[in-house]
Formats: sequence, C-alpha cells, structure tokens
Amino acid sequence: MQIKKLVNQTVCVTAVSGAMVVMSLPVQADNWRGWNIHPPGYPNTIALESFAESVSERTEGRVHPQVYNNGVLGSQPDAIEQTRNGALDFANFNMGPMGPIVKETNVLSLPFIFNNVEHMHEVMDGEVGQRFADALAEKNLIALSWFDSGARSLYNTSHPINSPEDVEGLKVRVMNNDLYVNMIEALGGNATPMAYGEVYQSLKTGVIDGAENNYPSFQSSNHYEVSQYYSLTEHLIIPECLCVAKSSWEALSPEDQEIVREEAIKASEMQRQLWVDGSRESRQIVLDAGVEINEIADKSTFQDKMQPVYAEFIAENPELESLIDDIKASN
Ligand code: GTR
Repeated sequence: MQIKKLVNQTVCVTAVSGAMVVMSLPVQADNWRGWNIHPPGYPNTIALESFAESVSERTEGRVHPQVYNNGVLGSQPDAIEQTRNGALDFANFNMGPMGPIVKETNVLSLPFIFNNVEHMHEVMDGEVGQRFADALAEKNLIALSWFDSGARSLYNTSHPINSPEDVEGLKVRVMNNDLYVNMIEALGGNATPMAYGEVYQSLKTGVIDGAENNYPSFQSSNHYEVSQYYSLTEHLIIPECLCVAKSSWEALSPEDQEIVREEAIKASEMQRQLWVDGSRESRQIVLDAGVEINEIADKSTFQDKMQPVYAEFIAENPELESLIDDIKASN
C-alpha cells in the first residue's frame, strides 16, 4: 500500500488559443516510508537521511522518502516482510536476518567468511555482490548499494573471552538466523535468537549473559552499560543493503530510478566513511565508561570450531558451495 501525497506543481500548459498559461495542477508524490533500526547520529542514520533529502530534492518531490529511526516501524524480520510486500518502501537491512528469506545471503553470515572489511567491500562491489542483489530481487527487494557493518565481536557480563572455552555455558543473544545458533553452539554456548530491541533489558536482568555486535551498535544500544567485557573475536563481517521494495521501485519512471540508484550509491559511500570515525568514537566511549576490551591473540581456535558449521551448511546447501569458494578465492 502506498501513501500518496498531493503536491501542487506549477506547470506550463498551452491553452486552446495557443497562448502559454501557467496553472497549478495537483501531482501525485510518493511518500516513501523507510525503516531504520538505528538512532539519530548513527552512521547509517545520517547516510539514510541524506539519501532521503537528496532524492526528494532531485525528483522535485515526486519521491519524498522519510526515515523512521530506532526500529519504530517493527523488528528487522517484520520490516523485511513489510518491505517485500510493499507496506514499507525502503530500508537498511543487515544480511543476517535476511538469511531465512533469501538463502543465498546466508553465505555472508558464515563466520570468518571475509578476511577483513576491505575483502567484504571488494566482493560486494563486484560481480559476486551482484549475485546477492539478484537473489534479493527474486524476493522483491531491490538492493541498490551496500553499507558497512564492521566486524561483530562477543561481549558478556562476566569475563573476557580469549578462547572458545570461555564461551562454554554462556547464554548469548543472536540475530534471527539458525546459522548463528549453530555458531554459538559450536563454541559451547547457548544461543538465544532475540530482537535487537530486547537485548538491553535481557542483559540487565540476566536473561542472557552476552551478545555480539560491532562497536557502533554495542555503544548506541547502550549494551555497554550492562555488559562489561568486549572481546575482539571479529567472527562476522556482514554487509547491509540499502533496499527498496520492488513495487515502489517499479512505480518509478526510469529517470527517477536512476536518481534513486545514484543517491543510494552516494549514501553508501558516505556511510562507509562515517563508519570509520563512528567506530573509533564508539570504542572510546565504551572504554571511557569502563568496558574491558581484549584482543584475541590466536583466532584460529575459534575458526577451527566453525568447521562443523560450514560442513552442515554445505551439506544442506550444496548449490551454494561455489559461492563460498568464489568469496574465499577473491582475496
Ligand atoms: C546491527 C545491525 C542491525 C541489527 C543489529 C542486531 O549491527 O546494523 O541491522 O542487525 O546489529 O544485532 O540485531
């Protein structure tokens, strides 16, 4: 369902007499509703708001996107469904909760699939990234550009994690995807899939012992206030999309599609730049608040534990093995 707005646009029409007259005619504008899980000031939020403003300006109000922050339009799995069926027009989605719907994207959720963020950018900006965009399009989501989401690390309320043994018995919140349940269980922990918005209270009340995320989310969600140990496992590097609902996309003229695509790419460039400083600032804020951050000298102990996760995934999705190989081979 689209919410339309009537705007007055001044147009020139040629009257019957042949003379040019200026009239004000109502023209339909699309008020695009955009889902964003993050608060104001977060790198993704700034980039999305800039996208919205530029699209509105360049289409002269024909497309008028508005960003709804803090996940007020629903949890991420709900918002994915709403964007797929056109109730929402655009969103910034992490590829983690996308896995249950677009199975190809699960490849991006395999632990340690990327060597570093640069590797992820190289893959997503190239031919392999286009394959993910094609898979998303089949499920009614048009991925116009890729945002950064850094590397996710484990944090918890009781001790620093240096080896997989330190995860044993911990109740760890994960995003909504069975792959992450397997990942935490392979480390000996108990995984609890849960919406992002419930994590703070669950950490505070001891429903869970820990979770995992990048620095900006660990800080902006205030999880650092109730979880003192942040351990640099960097086990997941997951890209995010700026996605538009297929129905909203197809309602645009080719010219407006071009504008929206260009602005989405500019927004991702802006987001990636903001991400670098934002991560540094968030790290400093949590350090100043007394969080203990530890590096992990040897991550291979964690990587080794992920072998059964890969084996099970490939056994269940043999057709995706070549995609894994292509990603691994590209760095
Ligand atoms: C953030 C990500 C969000 C959401 C969140 C979570 O890093 O940007 O889209 O997936 O993590 O843990 O649920």
